[in-house]
Parts: sequence; structure tokens; C-alpha cells
Amino acid sequence: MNTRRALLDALADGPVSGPALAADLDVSRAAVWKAVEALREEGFAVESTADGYVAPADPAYCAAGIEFELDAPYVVEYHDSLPSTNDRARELAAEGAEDVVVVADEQTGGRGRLDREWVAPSGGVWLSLLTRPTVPPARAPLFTLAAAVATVDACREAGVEAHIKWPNDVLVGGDEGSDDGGDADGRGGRKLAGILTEMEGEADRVSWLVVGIGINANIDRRTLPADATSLRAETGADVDRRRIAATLLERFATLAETADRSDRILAAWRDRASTLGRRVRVETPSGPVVGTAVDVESPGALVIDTDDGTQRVYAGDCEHLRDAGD
Ligand code: BT5
Repeated sequence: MNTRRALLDALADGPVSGPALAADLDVSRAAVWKAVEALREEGFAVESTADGYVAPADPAYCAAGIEFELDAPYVVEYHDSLPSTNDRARELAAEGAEDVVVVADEQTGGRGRLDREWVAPSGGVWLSLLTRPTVPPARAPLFTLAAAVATVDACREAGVEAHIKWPNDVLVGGDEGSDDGGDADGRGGRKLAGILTEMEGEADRVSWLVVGIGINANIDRRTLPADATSLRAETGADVDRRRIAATLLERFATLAETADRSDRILAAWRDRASTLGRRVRVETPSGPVVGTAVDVESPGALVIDTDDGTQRVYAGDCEHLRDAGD
């Protein structure tokens, strides 16, 4: 284990003295000092006290801050600004890396699906998780569902009642009541977060998978598209991005471990979805499908009861229609 990571782990248990850590790790005291200085330079403000080094009470949103006390097997790479965290993660994939999370405070060329633009100014949680799961490529959509579940949980922990619109939009309002007018245009609510999954696969297994997640955290609504919202706009106060990123990664890691079966991810997804039971219109590559969304099936297909029988859709943009009598 490297000194930086060992130092972060030790700090999580309370004060640690330089000499004790050096002895534990069998490295020089100078090496420990260098690791402390490197953390400070990253923005993780380690304090020196009479009892030894102490972690900051309120760690900053930086690589060490997110890794600190993180219960998930990922290394964090933090950037103040990147064109797109997905692009950086793909670069790392090409270099052979895995279990890395690329985080940026701001993206200048953020991407949505189908090369749409993703607006990503400073203050959001923009991150991409690079993993190499040992599953066949056909199962990859399960990871998008898992990411949507993790995103909803992180937003709810921050105090915002988010829900999922199939396949991967995380929205607020719209479906649970008509009092806020959020569903007026059928979009199903105000968009709070989005997910962009990219992968490379061989015939029988995924080679790499990049799950990009964007959550509008501390973002002024006026800088977002008209139908979008942010955690800050919903709660009226700044949210803790470090906590949000950590919850996201921990929830995702737990769910991803179960991707060889699909029941757990699907159950968690159904629990948080606003699409099931609704009249929907999905624009698919082969034309629109209109009917009532009745279920989601592995690895992420939406099951729709239509006038012409049951249909399954695997990709597309989904619109929630007003129910007759609404
Ligand atoms: C998505 O696409 O919702 C996927 C967004 C993924 C963004 C993350 S951020 C980290 C990682 N790095 C990247 O470069 N991307 C990922 P889609 O369903 O196609 O929605 C895109 C549409 O959402 C746009 O056409 C706009 O209408 C709208 N939009 C753009 N920026 C938005 C924002 N910040 N919040 C809400 N809606 C937005």
C-alpha cells in the first residue's frame, strides 16, 4: 500500500504520529512528512498537533477529501477543470487503469447521450468511474441502473426527494403531485442529474466500463437549461459535495458487486423509479412506442403495454404522458 493511502487510513482512526506511521509502514519519517505535505497541497488540510497528525474536521472537495473514510475500492483523480471526466476516464482505460474515479470541479466540454451538451460549471458533482467488471457486455446497462440508484440515494441524503425516469434521468417533482407544475411539459420533473455510460467490450466480457455521473449540486439554476434544477436550488443551501460523491461511490460499489445477478439492482431501481405505472412515449431508433410502462427487466429494458401488445424497449428518450383524466 502506498504511503499516501496508508496515511489517509491512519488519519481516519484519529491522531497518528509521524514516527509511529513510519515504523508501521517501514518507511522513513521523511517519506511520511512528504506524504503529509502532498495531502496538504491537494487541499486536504492535515493538522499537526501534540498527539500527531489530525485529519481536517471538514475535508475539502479534493481527491484525498473524497478518498478519506471512503468505503469503496476506488482511487480518486481530481481536476479543477477538464473538458469531460468521461474523456479523461477513457484515456485512463486505454492506459490500462481500473477502479479510478475522475472528478472535476468544472467541465468545459461535458457530454450527454448522443453527443448532446452537458452544462457543467464549477460547483457540480461531475465524475466518471472507470471499472472492469467481469460480466458480459450485454449486462453493462445494469451498471447504468445501479448508477441511477446511487445518484438518487446521494441526492436524498442531501435532502432532495429525487426519483428516476427511465432509463437514466434523475428528476425532482413532476410525478408525485401536480402542485408544483413540474410535469407540465411531460418531462416528468426537473432534471437534477444525468448519467452517461460508455464501454468497450469483447465478445464475452466487458473490457472497460466508464460510468459518468453529473449532479447539479451547488449550481445557480439560471446557468442551467430551463427545465433543470440543482440540489442548492431545491434545498436553499449549499450541499456537501464530498459527502455526495462518497455516498454515490459507496452505493454504486455495493450494487455493482451484485451485477452478476440482476435482481437486487432491479429491485432498488423499481423502488426509486417514477416511470413504472405511467403512460409513456419512448422515442426509439425504430420509432415511437406509446403505452403504459409496467416493469423494467434485466439488463435495463422497459416493458410497455401498448395497444398492440407488450413491447420491450432498450434505448431511447422517454416522455411521461399525462394519464387520461389528469
Ligand atoms: C445525460 O444525457 O443526462 C447524461 C449526462 C452525463 C453528464 C456526466 S458529468 C460527468 C461525465 N462527464 C461527461 O462529459 N458527461 C458525464 P442526456 O439524457 O442526453 O441529457 C442531455 C440533455 O440534458 C441536454 O440536451 C440538455 O437538454 C439537458 N442538460 C444539459 N446540461 C444539463 C444539466 N447540467 N442539468 C440538467 N439538464 C441538462
